[in-house]
Amino acid sequence: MRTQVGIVGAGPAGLMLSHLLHLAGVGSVVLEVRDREYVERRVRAGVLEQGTVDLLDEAGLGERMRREGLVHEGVNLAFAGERHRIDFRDLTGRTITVYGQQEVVKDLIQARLAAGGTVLFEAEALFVDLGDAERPRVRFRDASVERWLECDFVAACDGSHGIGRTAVPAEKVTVFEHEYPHAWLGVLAETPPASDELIYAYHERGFALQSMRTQEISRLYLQVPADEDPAAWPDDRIWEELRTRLGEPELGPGEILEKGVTAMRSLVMEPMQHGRLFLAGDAAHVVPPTGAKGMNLALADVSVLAAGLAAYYSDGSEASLAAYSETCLRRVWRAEHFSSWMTNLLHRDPAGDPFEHRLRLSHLRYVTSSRAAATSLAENYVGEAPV
Ligand code: FAS
Ligand code: PHB
Repeated sequence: MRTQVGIVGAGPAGLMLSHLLHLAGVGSVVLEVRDREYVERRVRAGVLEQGTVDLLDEAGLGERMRREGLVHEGVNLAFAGERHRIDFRDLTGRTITVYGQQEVVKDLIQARLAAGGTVLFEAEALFVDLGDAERPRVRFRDASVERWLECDFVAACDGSHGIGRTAVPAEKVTVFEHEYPHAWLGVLAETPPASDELIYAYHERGFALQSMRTQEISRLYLQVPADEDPAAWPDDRIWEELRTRLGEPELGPGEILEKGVTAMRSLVMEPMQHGRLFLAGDAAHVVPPTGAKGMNLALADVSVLAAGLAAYYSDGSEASLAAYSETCLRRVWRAEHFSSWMTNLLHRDPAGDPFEHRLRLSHLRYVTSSRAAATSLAENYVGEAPV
C-alpha cells in the first residue's frame, strides 16, 4: 500500500488528523488495531475546551456536538462541607462543552468513511521503518497478512502504549515522567447527575468527581490507590463513597454501565518528531485526567501537524513541520503543569498527612475566594492560559 501520510491509531488524534488532511486535499491511511465497535464504545474523556469546539465546528464536525453537547459556564469545587462555583463565563468569557470522547470518535469515523477515507480496523502496526529518511514505511498486520504501508510521512497517534514512540532512537529523545500514588475508579451510570455542572470534591477520604454524558447518564470518578482492583468496589460501596465525598446523599443508585481503573501519570516526550515521523496526542504526552486536558491536547497537536503537512504539499515549505514540536510543547507543558496542579490540589495523599490536608484546605479556600486565583484556574481549565 502507498499513501502520502500513514497514520497509526484511530483515536481522536489519528482520526482528526486524517480528516483535516482530507480537507486540505492530502491523502492518508489510518491503521487501527481494534475493531470499530471497540473504538466507538471506549469511554474516556468528557470535556471539550472552547478551542476544541471551534476546531470541530470549523472542520464541519460540530452539528451533533452542538445538538447533544452540554455547554457549561462553570464547575464546582466541594470541600469541608462547602461548595463553591468557579464561573468561567464571568472570569474568562469562555465556556466548556461536555460531549463524550466516544461521540467525537463516532463523528470522526462517520465523516472519514462518508468521504471515502481509508481507516483499516483490526490492522495492527508492528513497527515504523525510518531507514529511508525520505520514505518512511509502516509494517502492519491486516487479517493475519503482514504488509508495508509506504508513506511520505508517518504520524504516530497510537496513544500512551503505542509503537510509534519506540521508532525514535533513544538517544534522540528525552522522556519526562511522573507517577502519582493514586488512580481513578471511573464509573458510567444510568442515573441523573446530582448537579447540572461538574463537581470536583476534595474529601478527607479522597477525591471524587461528578461529570455526566447526558441529563440521564452520569460519569463519576473516585480516587483509589494506584494498583486498585475494580473488583474491590461492588456497586453499593461505590454509591456510598460517591455520596459521602461529593456531599450528595441523594445521588444514585443507578445501573452501572461501565467501571474501570485509570492510572494517573504525567509524561512528555521531547521532541515530538524525528525525521518524517511525527508523534501526536497521548503518543507524545500523557496528563492526569483531573484537568480534562488529554483529548483537547491531542486535537490541538494534530491541527498544528495538519497545517504543516498541508503547507508542505501545497508549496513545499517545511518550516511549519520543522517547528511542530516547539509549537506544540509550549501548550503541552502548560497543560501538564495545570493537570499536575489540579491533581495535587484535589487528591488526598495516601499517608493522609494532616499538615498537607490543612494546606490543601487553605489553598482551596484561597482559590474560591480570590478572583485572581479563581481566574488562574478558570483560564487554564477553559484552555485560554498564555503558554
Ligand atoms: P488514544 O489512546 O485515544 O488512541 C490511540 C489509538 O491507537 C487507539 O485506538 C489504539 O487502539 C490505537 N493503537 C495503539 N497501538 C496501535 C498499533 N500498534 N497499531 C494500530 N493501532 C494502535 N482524558 C480526559 O481528558 N478526561 C478523561 O476522563 C480521560 N479518561 C481516560 C481514561 C482512560 C482509560 C484512558 C486510557 C485515557 C483517558 N483520558 C482522559 C485521556 C484520553 O482521553 C486521551 O487523552 C485521548 O484518548 C488521546 O487521544 P489519542 O492521542 O488519539 O490516543
Ligand atoms: C469526564 O466527563 O469524563 C471528565 C470530566 C472532567 C475531568 C475528567 C473527566 O477532569
